[in-house]
Order: sequence, then structure tokens, then C-alpha cells
Amino acid sequence: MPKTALITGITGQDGSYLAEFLLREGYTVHGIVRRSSTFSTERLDHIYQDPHDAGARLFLHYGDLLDGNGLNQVLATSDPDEVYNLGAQSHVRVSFDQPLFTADVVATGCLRLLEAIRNRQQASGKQIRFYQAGSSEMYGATAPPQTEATPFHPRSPYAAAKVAAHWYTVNYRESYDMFACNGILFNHESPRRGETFVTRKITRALGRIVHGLQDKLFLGNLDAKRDWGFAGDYVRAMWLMLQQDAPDDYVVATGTSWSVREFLEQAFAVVDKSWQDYVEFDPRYLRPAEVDHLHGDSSKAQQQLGWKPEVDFKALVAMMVEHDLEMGRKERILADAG
Ligand code: NAP
Ligand code: G4F
Repeated sequence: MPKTALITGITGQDGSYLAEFLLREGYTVHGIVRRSSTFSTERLDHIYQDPHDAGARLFLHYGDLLDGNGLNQVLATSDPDEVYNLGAQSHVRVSFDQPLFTADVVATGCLRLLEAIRNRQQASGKQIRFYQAGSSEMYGATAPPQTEATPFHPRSPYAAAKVAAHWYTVNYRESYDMFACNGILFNHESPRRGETFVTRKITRALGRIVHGLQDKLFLGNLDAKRDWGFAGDYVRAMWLMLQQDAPDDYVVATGTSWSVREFLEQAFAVVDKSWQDYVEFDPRYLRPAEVDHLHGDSSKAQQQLGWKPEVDFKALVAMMVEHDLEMGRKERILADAG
């Protein structure tokens, strides 16, 4: 039987790759979209299906992780076999400005969804498998390499909220025998990455610099190291977790790490430019507490799920730079046309 999935955060980077992947796997895909005064579905435009068409398999519903009643309704309407909770205020720096809002969406939002699923399972008698989008930020100050057994030491309101969501998920698995999994995903990027995360901020700026639209790029801490992978690879791991015989928690990472400075070097090398000619320091981009070094060990996912990353760091940087050079070229044409 073809399966049905419900995705929170479908309009985000990962949501769009996961929706694409599940549609390819034959799923019917439902997604929760927040109401806003402008469209937020740009990342889904290429897979959009008119719900009036016979055979449509992608359906969007208004909803919000802040609204438990709405979550109950969307679960009843969509009747999913699998729920992927990707919705979040996902920016670490912003979580210091909006700690309560971040906790409400990321931590209590996960709890609202778990409760809604528990109620739905009781009412329908059908099992719903649950994926929680955990983060390597939960390790925070703990030294690398980080595995499933590494203790958490969160360094931001975002990370603390993700730790709460992690333990809510474990607790619902243990208390109610729910099929609930935590993916502990290290940083993953793509040409669809939000433009205020450091990798995309760099490649977008580079595309504009090359086309004469920008001459400076302001950044914060260049010493932090991250284990950067490709988002398209990581959504496959989410799905694999929900296809196993038993629920469990898994680290998903490349097992390599690079500093922000090294990302800059690699990106500017693609166009034979020196980043030092363009980058300036702005303390606005520093965080009250920094995460210095994330470097994951995904042996468990590789052995038990048969997952491995396909895109390495160099290929990832090149993919993002090439995409953003093209965006810069189009912006230049528009600017020249007035
Ligand atoms: P993203 O691009 O920032 O997308 C976040 C999504 O959450 C968007 O669709 C956003 O909707 C939605 N959202 C925000 N607030 C919401 C609310 N109150 N109710 C419902 N939905 C809400 O993030 P991402 O990079 O795709 O990451 C996906 C998930 O993985 C997040 O939970 C993130 O914290 C986690 N994660 C990401 C990484 C990474 O490196 N990318 C690593 C580890 C974990 P709008 O479009 O309306 O804003
Ligand atoms: O790109 P970032 O904002 O990503 P960060 O903080 O690692 O968080 C991302 O990955 C997490 C997984 O580990 C996710 F859970 C989370 O949702 C998000 O997707 O910053 C990376 C590093 C930081 O050390 C930051 O201080 O880059 C440094 N940085 C330096 N200058 C900057 C900047 N970060 C941003 N966003 N903007 C800057 O100008």
C-alpha cells in the first residue's frame, strides 16, 4: 500500500528535499504551512500539484506548531503513517533574541505534536511513526567526535529547546510504546539553505561580488568548525529511520569538519578570488555562547540504516557557489534592465 506522510516545516530547506524524496518513493505527502501575508512556498514551487487534479499527491494545510488544536485537525484530515517534525525557529543566533518563542515552537511544539499523535493513534487504532529533527547543536560544548552516547551540553536557547524535544520523544517512546525516533543531524546545507546561515550567506555574497552587486561581506566568528553535509543526503537518513523494525536515535554526519574560514577559502577559490579582500568582521554576528567544534561519528547510521553521505565538502561548496553565481547573474541582468 502506498504510504502517507505529514511534514511540519515543509516550506524549509529540509522539508522541500524530504517532500521531493517521499513523492519519488510513491508517498502521498501532506505539509503544514504557516499563514503569512506573502507566499512561503518558493522551495516547493517545482513540485507543486494542484489539489483539484486527479492523482495529486502533495497537499498543503495551514497550521502551526503553536496551535495544538490545529495539529489534531491536520492529523485527522491527512491520516498519516509517518510524521516528520521539521518545523522550528531554527536560527541559533536568533534564539538568543527570541528565547521564549523558540522554546515554544521547538520544545513545546514537539510535545504538542506528540500528544496530538498519541490521541490520534488511540482514536484510529493505527500506528503513526514519528521523526524528530534533533540537532548536533545539542552537544554544544562537548568535545568531538560526537556519537549517540555523547552527553548533551547545549549552548543556546535553540539547543536547549532541541534537547527538551529529544527527551520528550524518548519519553513518549518509553511511556506509550510509540514508534518515535530522534535524528541527531549535523549541519547540512544546499542551494536551498536559508540566506542567513553562514554557508549560504557566503555563497550568496560571492555570487553578488562576482557580478559587481556587492563589495563587502560582514561575518562574525571564523574559527568555529562544523561537520557540513548535503541536505539532500540527510533527508534519506530521516526516512530510513522510520523504515526500521524498531525505533531508535541516530547521529547523521559526514565525519569531517571544517572552519568557517576554510569554507570561505574553498568558496572563493572556485572563482579564483581571495576572501580577505572582501570579508570584514562585525561583532553583531557573534553569539553570547559559541559552539566551537562539531564533528559527528555516524557509524551507527551507516551500519544499521545502510546510510552514507554521497556529497563531500568540496562538492557541496562548489554546488552552492555555482547556484549562487547564476542567481547573481540574473540579479545583474535585472539591475541593468532598470
Ligand atoms: P528551515 O529552513 O529554517 O525551515 C524551518 C521550517 O519550520 C520552515 O518551513 C518554517 O516555516 C517552519 N516553522 C517555523 N516556525 C514554525 C511554527 N511555529 N510552526 C510550524 N512550522 C514552523 O530549517 P531546516 O534547515 O530545513 O531544518 C529543518 C529542521 O531540522 C529544523 O527543525 C532544524 O532545527 C533542524 N536541523 C537543521 C539542521 C541543518 O543544518 N539544516 C541540522 C540539525 C537540525 P516558514 O517557511 O513559514 O518560516
Ligand atoms: O550557519 P550557522 O548559523 O549554523 P549553526 O549555528 O551551526 O546552526 C545550524 O546548524 C545546526 C546543526 O548543528 C542546526 F541545528 C541549526 O538549526 C542551524 O541549521 O553558523 C555556523 C557558524 C557559527 O559558529 C557562527 O558563529 O558560523 C559562525 N558565523 C560566523 N559569522 C556566522 C556568521 N553564522 C551566521 N549565521 N552568520 C554570520 O555572519
